[in-house]
Amino acid sequence: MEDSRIAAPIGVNLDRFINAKEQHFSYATGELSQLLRDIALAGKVVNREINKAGLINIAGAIGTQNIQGEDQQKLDVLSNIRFIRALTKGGEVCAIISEEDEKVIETGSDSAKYIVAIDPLDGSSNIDVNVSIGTIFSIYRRLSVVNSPITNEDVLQKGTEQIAAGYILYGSSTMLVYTTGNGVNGFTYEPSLGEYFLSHHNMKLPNEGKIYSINEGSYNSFEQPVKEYINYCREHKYSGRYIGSLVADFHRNLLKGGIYIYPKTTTSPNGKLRLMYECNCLAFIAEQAGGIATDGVHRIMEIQPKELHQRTPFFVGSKSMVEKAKSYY
Ligand code: P6P
Repeated sequence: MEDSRIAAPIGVNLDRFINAKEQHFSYATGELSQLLRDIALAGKVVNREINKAGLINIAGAIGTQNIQGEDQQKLDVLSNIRFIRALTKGGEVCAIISEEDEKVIETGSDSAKYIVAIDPLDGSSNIDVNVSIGTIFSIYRRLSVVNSPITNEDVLQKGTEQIAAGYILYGSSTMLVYTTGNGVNGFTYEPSLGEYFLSHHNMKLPNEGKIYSINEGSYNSFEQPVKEYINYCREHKYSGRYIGSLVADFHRNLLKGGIYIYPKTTTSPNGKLRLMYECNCLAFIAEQAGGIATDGVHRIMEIQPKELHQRTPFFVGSKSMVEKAKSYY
C-alpha cells in the first residue's frame, strides 16, 4: 500500500461534524443541523463578497441608516439580504430578528420550529479599512405552536433559552465558531474547497488573561467601577487590545484569555451592544468555553429582553477577569 503519509488528512468538515453530533441527540430530527448548514452557506457567500468588496465597489456607506441610526454600509445591507434569504429558503426558521430590520421578519415558514437573532455584519465601520468583521447569531426554539402567529414571547426569550449560538469571523482566515450547548468548536474555511474544516476542537477560554479590550477614549465617561478596573489592569501591566470589531476582539480573547468591556457611557447610557444578537450569542459561547458574561453585575443570559434591539453593558471573557471587574461594583 502506498505510504499514506503523502496524503495528509484534510480533517473533519462541518457537514460531517454536524452529522456526527446529531447522532448524539436521539430527538434530533435534522432541522437544527440543516439550519446550521444554511447559516454556514450564507457565511461562504458573504465571505466571498467581503473579499472582493474593494474591487466591485460594495464597500462604503449607501447613504441610509438602520434602526440604530447607524450609517448602513453596502455590505451590511448585502449580508442582511444573504442571511435572510438563506434562512428563509432553508425552511427551518419561522422568524428572524436582525440588527438591520426594525421589526421581526416572518419568513412564511409557519411550521418551522426555530427563530434566529442575527447581526449580519458587525463592525461594519471597519469594512472599508480592511479590518476583520463578523456575523453573530443565536438560535431559539419557538414557544408558540407551529402554524400559529409569532408571539412576543417567541422573539423576546432570555439568553438561557438559546439552543445554539455562534459567529463567523471574516479575518486573515474566515472561521465559524459555534455551540449547541455541548462545548464550543471552531471551523476554518478553506475557500479552494468551499468547505469549513474543524480546526479548534472543544475551545476553552483561559480562566486568567492579561488582555483587556475597551475603548479607553471614552474613559472620562465611564462609571467609577469601570475606571477602577481599568486602573487595576494598567497597574498589573495588562495589554490593551481594542480592534473596534467585537467578533475579532472576542475571538482573540477566547483563544488567549482576556476581557472585552463595552460599559455604559454618557453617549450610550445602556451600553452600545445589543442583547439579542450580539451579547447573548457571545455570552453563550463564552460560558460554554468556561468564561462568563455580565452587564457588569448580572449574568447576561438571565436578562429578560423587553424589546428587540435592547442594548446592555457587556463584560465578557476570562472568568477571573470578569469577576474582578464586577468586584468594583
Ligand atoms: P466604539 C462595532 O460598531 C461595534 O458594534 C463592535 O463591533 C465594536 O467593538 C464597538 O462597536 C466599537 O464601538 O464606540 O468603541 O467605536
